[in-house]
Amino acid sequence: MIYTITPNPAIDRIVYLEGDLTPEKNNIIREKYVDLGGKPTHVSAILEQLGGTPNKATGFSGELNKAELVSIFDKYHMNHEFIDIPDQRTRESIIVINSSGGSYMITERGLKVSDNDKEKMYSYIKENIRPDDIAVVGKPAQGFSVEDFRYLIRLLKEQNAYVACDVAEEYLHVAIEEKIDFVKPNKHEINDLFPGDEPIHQKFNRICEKVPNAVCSLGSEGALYKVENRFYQAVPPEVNVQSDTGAGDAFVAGYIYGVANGFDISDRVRWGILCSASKVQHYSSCQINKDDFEFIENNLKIHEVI
Ligand code: TA6
Repeated sequence: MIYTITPNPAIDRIVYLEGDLTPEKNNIIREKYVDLGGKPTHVSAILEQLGGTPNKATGFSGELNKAELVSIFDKYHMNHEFIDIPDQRTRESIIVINSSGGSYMITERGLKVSDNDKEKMYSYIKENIRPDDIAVVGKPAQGFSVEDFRYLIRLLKEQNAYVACDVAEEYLHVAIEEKIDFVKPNKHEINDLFPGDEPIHQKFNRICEKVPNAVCSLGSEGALYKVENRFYQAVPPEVNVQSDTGAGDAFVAGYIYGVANGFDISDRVRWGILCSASKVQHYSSCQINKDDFEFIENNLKIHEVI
């Protein structure tokens, strides 16, 4: 079973403008969408769209607007079991997209969890997650210290689960230190971890020494990965981009689909690219269409990085 653990989910309010966002002007909305946010929730939503891969979405949710969050889960037919935080709301992310391209993401800090709330999550993990399950963990909510996050990772490893993290900053550093099974930093996050002007694949290699199946996401330039001491870059074809919000999360979903189906790292990366290159062609945060896959697959380019 795959468990996506989103300690701080979001409800995305995605706004497409008639023009480009301009200060001191009434910026007219052309279209608007509501979708999931907070990364691991996207993995569950996309696994449901792929079909055939049982998964459960869990984490914390605000009691006050739980009905709206559940209505979006239901749109994706997601199997979910969240721990409610009384008297709080699941945060909102506002994503504003210019008609000429480019977007702005404005996100609330979100849930504040107590020690009692954290204990409920730890108990949930101990009672439900079994050896060989896959756990995909997102950025902690307020009230989760870095060391609480380290404890959560270690708890999942004690359950002998496959642990994947879609996190950044100090949480990414902990995930790498704890040698989890999968992380997907982007180029900027790697440069933050390892400042300096050495080539990105050499910096990336320092992560691979602790997390062998790590992937470096490169946006529209695809993904960098390592197989038997050689580095490869998988590059998707150019597609008609509606919104790149959630593209990295979609990559994680495709990669995890590959892990669950026993694919090797090259095929896991391929599935990650299929899902992320499909996602950007759609308006909301975690929508894909399998009809997009044939063109992407037929035009995917893979080359060795020297
Ligand atoms: O990666 C896309 C996304 O999950 C959006 O859906 C939006 O919810 C935002 O990122 C949340 O980012 P955060 O890092 O705060 O969890």
